[in-house]
Amino acid sequence: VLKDKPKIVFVLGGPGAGKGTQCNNIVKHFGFVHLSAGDLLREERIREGSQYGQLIDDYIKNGKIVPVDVTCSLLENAINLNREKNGKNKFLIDGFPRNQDNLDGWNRRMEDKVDVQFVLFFDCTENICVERCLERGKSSGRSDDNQDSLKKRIQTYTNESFPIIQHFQNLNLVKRVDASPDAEEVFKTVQNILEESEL
Ligand code: UP5
Ligand code: MG
Repeated sequence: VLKDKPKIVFVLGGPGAGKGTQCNNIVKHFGFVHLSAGDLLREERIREGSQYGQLIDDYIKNGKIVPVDVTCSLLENAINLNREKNGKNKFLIDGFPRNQDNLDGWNRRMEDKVDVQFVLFFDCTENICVERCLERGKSSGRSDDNQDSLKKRIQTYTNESFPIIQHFQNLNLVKRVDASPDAEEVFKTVQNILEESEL
């Protein structure tokens, strides 16, 4: 049984900034478990017997943020499962918390149970974000990789998610990464940050 609290790195940034891509790279080199809140919600949406399928579907298509209890439960279960079954204790939480409701709900439920280390912030322009998502949309099958949903996702990011990044910035927890170069270049910055953190 693990005695230490799980170590958490939040991974934030606009839609398509490259959070998932870089998390996969980090997993390969630094032994973290990658928990994408969006991926967990998309799995829950199609899980047989889920009572949240319709709700999640509606929120994702409209770029709205799912109520925190749903997302936080999925994250907490995934953390516990990885600790108990695999002895894993370092987690990248990708795409969460992305509004005040997320942050408040997380703090209520998780603050005492985990150690949040820092926030990796993937920063690039709105245009790059949209371009990457539309390009991916040609083959991703994601219901929100289209012009209509993207407009809403960007709006939600600007109005609700970016202020959360600023909140962490005020706590001096943000490590900013320029997410505009190619993925290999971005990973060099990420690698430096992770090596320095000695996690
Ligand atoms: N790509 C990646 N890096 C590149 C680079 N450096 N140069 C060129 N191309 C690059 O990358 C996106 C695309 O760009 C890929 O094709 C990639 O190859 C290429 P990816 O790594 O997938 O970027 P990521 O930031 O992960 O983009 P994603 O679309 O996953 O971000 P979102 O934050 O929009 O999506 P997420 O899955 O987190 O959330 C989706 C929705 O779920 C939300 O809008 C919301 O409705 C809901 N949600 C909640 O309600 N609550 C949550 O807590 C989380 C999600
Ligand atoms: Mg992603």
